[in-house]
Amino acid sequence: MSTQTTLTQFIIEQQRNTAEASGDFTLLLNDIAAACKRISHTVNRGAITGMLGSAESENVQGETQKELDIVTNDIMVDALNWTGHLAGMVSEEIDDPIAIPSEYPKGKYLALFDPLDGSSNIDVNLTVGTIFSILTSTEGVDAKLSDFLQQGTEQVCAGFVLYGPSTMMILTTGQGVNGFTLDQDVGEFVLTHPNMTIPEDSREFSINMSNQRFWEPAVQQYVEECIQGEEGPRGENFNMRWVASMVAEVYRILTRGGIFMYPFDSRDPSKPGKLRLMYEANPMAFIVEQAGGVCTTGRQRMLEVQPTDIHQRVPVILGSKNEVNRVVSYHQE
Ligand code: P6P
Repeated sequence: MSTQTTLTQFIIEQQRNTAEASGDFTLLLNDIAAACKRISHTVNRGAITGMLGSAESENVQGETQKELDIVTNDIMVDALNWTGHLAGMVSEEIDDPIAIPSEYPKGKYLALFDPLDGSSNIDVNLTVGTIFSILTSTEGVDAKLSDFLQQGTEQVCAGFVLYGPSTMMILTTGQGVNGFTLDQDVGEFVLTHPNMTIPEDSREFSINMSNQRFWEPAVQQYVEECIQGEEGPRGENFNMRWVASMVAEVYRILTRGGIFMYPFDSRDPSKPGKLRLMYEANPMAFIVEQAGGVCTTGRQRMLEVQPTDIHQRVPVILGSKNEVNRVVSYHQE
């Protein structure tokens, strides 16, 4: 008799604790999990099926799309558009909101996702992932673009799936953060990391140092102090990590603490940061806060940023509370 809690069992048990739960949300989460299992299989076989490499196209971000960016986007859309739980979707790979085809019923949820985050790593076989955020809308009515422009505090669920040495789903519905590992033998996500929490302190920072000349003084000061180590004002040595895959950085921070920064970048005023608010920063901010961490733009709590565009970019600083709050204090000086 298996003693491990499956994702399905976990969600249903949480649903029982939610008086008004109709079961729709439980079914939606199961549909997302099924899509991510399919993505895991597809990514794992990328080299075998010839799906690595560029798709010779660009997304709305002006970034060259990988073949797998498009394939995984289609897996998510095809897994969710018929279910009757959604009023619309937003994907990093598609310019406009994705409407639910008229032949399918519409539900009350909105799904926003980055189907393959870190895809620049896919050709070098490093960890990539899917990030998703769930909002609510008017039941049975096609969502308009403005229906998506909700602050991160309105999210009812956020999660990401890591396609790495193991496939894992990290999930929050506002009652803490839990990690599930895909048992490939039975095809079920099982609870392996209950109640994940981020240590308040850390001596490990993550940032792409090649952009240093474009950072604001506050970030320059924080990173310089880390590099000065025990000879500097922090009086301790720091370690650095940069995987270039946000899902991998956030998972590491959930397991041992740390601070991840993709800060304001002076290169292009129209792009205050690289990462996208609606389907990268906000879902990660919900998860990080639920795990006792902090996520900010440097000047504002991420979850309180008022969106103006479904693909807008923001500076992101997240992780161990005391380190992130130090960076915020440097922005205030
Ligand atoms: P850079 C991946 O493309 C991504 O969106 C995040 O997952 C990651 O943290 C960042 O960009 C990496 O950016 O400039 O180091 O390649």
